[in-house]
This record gives sequence, structure tokens and C-alpha cells, in this order.
Amino acid sequence: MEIFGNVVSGLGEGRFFVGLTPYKNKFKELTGFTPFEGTLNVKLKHNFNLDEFNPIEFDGFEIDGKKYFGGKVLLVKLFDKSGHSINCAIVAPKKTDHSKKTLELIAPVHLRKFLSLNNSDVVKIVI
Ligand code: FMN
Repeated sequence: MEIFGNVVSGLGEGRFFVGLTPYKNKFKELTGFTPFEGTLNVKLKHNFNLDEFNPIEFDGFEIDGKKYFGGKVLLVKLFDKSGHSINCAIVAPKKTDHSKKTLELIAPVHLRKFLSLNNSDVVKIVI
């Protein structure tokens, strides 16, 4: 399945969460890569239901009495418009500010740099 969307900016909160050691370790275990500390946001034209693709669930945890939510990840491949690609993963935390039209991606590298992406660039996600 192929999905097209546009690169958009987030609030930069994804970076904080992905940088937390328990999330980092979980993503390493579930995806095989240590995630770059940040997420790439991709806005779609339509709502996206990750559950249709059998995502892997991960549990939340607590640090110093603060609860962090679990969520779901799905391994995908991201392509830029020139056809360059990289294996990465969609992350859907149980609690998020994003609508069902925005996907958050994690990868072993800084995706904006690796694929020279700018806001509004079209990308393809292959599941
Ligand atoms: N938001 C929360 O309020 N509580 C959480 O426990 C939480 N866990 C998250 C875990 C991960 C791995 C990610 C990527 C996000 C999490 N969020 C959580 C969601 C962020 O608050 C935010 O909605 C989202 O990451 C937007 O980031 P951005 O502005 O960088 O796009």
C-alpha cells in the first residue's frame, strides 16, 4: 500500500519523547534501529487508521511519578520525490496533539537531512 503526504512542521515535542531512554530502547527492540531524536510529520489528505495494518503495540512507563503513554509502531519505507528511500516507522502514541491525518515517523537518521526534505514536499510511504 502506498500513501502520499506532505512534510509539515510539528511543535518539536516528538524530539523530547523519542529522546527518553525507555522509548528509545523500545523502538530499538521493535524496529531494529536506534531512533534519531525527533519525528518527521507527514500530513495526509485523508484520515489514516494504523490499526488496519497490524501495528506493534508498546507499553507506557513512569519516570519520577510521571506517566508516559504507550502506543503503536509500524515499519514502513519512506520515499522522496526522486525515489530515494529509507526504512523507518510510523509511531502513534496513545496521546498526541496530531489529528488522524498527520503521521509521525521515526528513523535511524535525521530524515529531513537524509532526504533533503522541506516543508510541503511530497513524500510516499510504503507499507
Ligand atoms: N504526549 C503526551 O502528552 N504524553 C506522552 O506520554 C507522549 N508520548 C509520546 C511518545 C512518543 C514516542 C511520541 C513521538 C510522542 C508522544 N507524545 C506524548 C505526543 C507529543 O506530545 C506530541 O503530540 C507529538 O509528538 C507532536 O510532536 P511534534 O510537535 O514534534 O510533531
